[in-house]
Amino acid sequence: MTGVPDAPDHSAPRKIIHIDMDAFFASVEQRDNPELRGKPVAVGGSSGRGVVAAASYEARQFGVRSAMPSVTAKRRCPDLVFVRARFDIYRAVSNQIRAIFRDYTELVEPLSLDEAYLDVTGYRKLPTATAIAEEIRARINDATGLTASAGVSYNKFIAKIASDQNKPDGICVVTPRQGPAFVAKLPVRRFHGIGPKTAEKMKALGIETGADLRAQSEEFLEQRFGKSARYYYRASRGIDDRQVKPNRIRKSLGAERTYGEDLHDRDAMIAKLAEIADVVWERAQKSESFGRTVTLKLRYSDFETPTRARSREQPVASRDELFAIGCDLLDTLIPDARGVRLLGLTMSGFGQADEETMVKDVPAQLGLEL
Ligand code: DCP
Ligand code: CA
Ligand code: CA
Repeated sequence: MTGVPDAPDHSAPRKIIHIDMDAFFASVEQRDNPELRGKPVAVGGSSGRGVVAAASYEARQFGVRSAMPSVTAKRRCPDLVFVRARFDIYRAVSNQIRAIFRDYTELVEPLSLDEAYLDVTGYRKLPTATAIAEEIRARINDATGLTASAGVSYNKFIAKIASDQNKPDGICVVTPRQGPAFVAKLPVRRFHGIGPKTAEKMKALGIETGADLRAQSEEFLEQRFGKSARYYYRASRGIDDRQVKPNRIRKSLGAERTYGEDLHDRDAMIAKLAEIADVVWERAQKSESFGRTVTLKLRYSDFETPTRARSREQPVASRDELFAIGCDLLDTLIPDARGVRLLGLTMSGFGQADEETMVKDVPAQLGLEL
């Protein structure tokens, strides 16, 4: 009405949503194989040293949990069905849900394949963050056939705990007014960053809940917990000012190795290149960054250091493809009378060029409820 554009208002309450998929890997497997539905399913290796990556809700009733040795899981649940992880499929689902998130805000901070924080303070087409979260959950279900749970609150700390509160297929809204009481009731081990060890230490001090934590002075906490004290002090009061930070798109990702003795024959170089490809691919998987360009770097014994690059239409899809391109590029630089003292592989060319711009501050929306 006034025609004055909204300015970012950093004192206005924020609207933060945390979305987390339910029993993610296991649910994907049950979706894609109807025979697994309704059954206790573990994703992971069933062999001697395997561990459970994900357990279906049916399996959890038997006490099967993520990171549990598969042997233990089988003992707890003899009918447990093990299936292999299919990361390509999980990544594809992850991309689908992230695309949905970006329809609501640029301020999306993924924490892993199946979860993200969203700051939806500036979104105007729906009246509340709760309505946004419900719409997102419905769209995820339409697009993927899977369920997600949501936490809606005024900061990251509470939104993340809230998304766990009514799992699976649930939503939990914690308003600024409710925040302190919500935190007071929580066992401290539910606080992000308080692991079993710290929880034990707190228990020995008589601190079991958010309320117990809040009753301590900052000095007391500092003496016992050092640098974490300030976080505990603030979190126990429901305060957390951390911003939702969209992950910066990385420009390149690689690894290189220098060898104590110069390499002379091709087989030896190929073997070394295979090791480097393993490292680069593992890093790519960890950061979910798959580039379209592969660059090989090589240093001859006289320190001349040429590079050779090749780009494709699509991002490199596998470790073997990365390695194969590396080998092709190597063959453009050898044989050579000089020995080779360093080899390196780099991937670059991630995402679309227009994605690589920085996200601006989104204006705050005043006066609307969570
Ligand atoms: N994961 C893994 N190893 C772990 C924990 C998790 O490989 N130690 C994988 C498998 C999970 C996915 O990450 O499906 C997501 O992890 P979550 O902690 O979010 O657990 P889930 O989605 O399986 O279950 P929940 O419904 O409790 O979120
Ligand atoms: Ca999950
Ligand atoms: Ca998760």
